[in-house]
Amino acid sequence: MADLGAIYEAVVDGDAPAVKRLTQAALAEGVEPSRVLHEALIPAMAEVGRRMKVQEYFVPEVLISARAMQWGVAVLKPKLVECEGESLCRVAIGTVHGDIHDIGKNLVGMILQGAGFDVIDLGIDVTPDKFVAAVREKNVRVLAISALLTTTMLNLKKTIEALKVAGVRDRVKVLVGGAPLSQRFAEEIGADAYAADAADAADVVKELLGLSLRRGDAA
Ligand code: B1M
Repeated sequence: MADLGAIYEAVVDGDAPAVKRLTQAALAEGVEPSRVLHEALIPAMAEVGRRMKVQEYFVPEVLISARAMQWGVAVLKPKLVECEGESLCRVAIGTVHGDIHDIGKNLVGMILQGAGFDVIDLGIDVTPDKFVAAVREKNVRVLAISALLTTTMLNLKKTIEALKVAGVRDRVKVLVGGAPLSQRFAEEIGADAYAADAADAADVVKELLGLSLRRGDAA
């Protein structure tokens, strides 16, 4: 019997080899990859976050748990990105300037890839200039930008301003997401859309491009 509780515990304990082994066992037993993700890996990181907040865990423990989660995500990845059909459109994804959190960003990237998008990963701590360069040089139609800190979410606005200053704002749709963000914040900073989680992100990007296709401005 697949034990999602054991995967959860192994992430919280930072036991990467156990996370890998238990995730492989769960998939071999036919458990849906999205169940492992949403019922074990993501809740476990939420618990790690709670422990960080109450100072039971500090940065080293959090990093060890994050690594354990990533070993699980690596096992799921081939299943999550199984995709049919050709690439719909090119999306560049990155974590905003000043922010190094990348687990959520990587999940969003994988789900977008699985949904048929051509995803360019710009990494973490991505400066506004790098986002501008991606639009100019890589024919990117959507920028998907992640922010996990209340301090760095303000850099999303700076990124959008930089796109305007560079004269490329009209060429690209901007999707923002990450735990401290909201639909309202996205509207306030002039983003085109907000997505609450990875699955939502894929739907929102499709919607954004549907709109732009109707306007006849897509590649
Ligand atoms: Co950090 N950290 N961290 N941390 N960390 C948080 C975010 C925090 C909430 C923890 C806490 O206090 N409870 C807190 C932020 C508080 C705030 O701003 N309000 C915090 C802090 C304070 C910090 C430091 C400042 C700590 C310090 O140094 N004193 C520091 C900042 C470093 C920096 O970025 N400059 C820091 C560092 C780190 C580590 C390096 C140790 C590590 C990151 C490792 C890594 O990413 N490779 C880390 C971690 C792991 C966390 C927590 C525990 C987990 C984050 C995570 O990966 N969750 C986090 C607490 C928490 O979230 N409960 C915390 C799992 C992931 C799947 O969820 O990223 O939310 P998430 O992604 C979700 C959605 O948000 C959404 O989809 C995903 C799910 O499907 N989403 C998008 C995300 N991006 C999206 C983009 C989209 C759409 C949806 O479209 C573009």
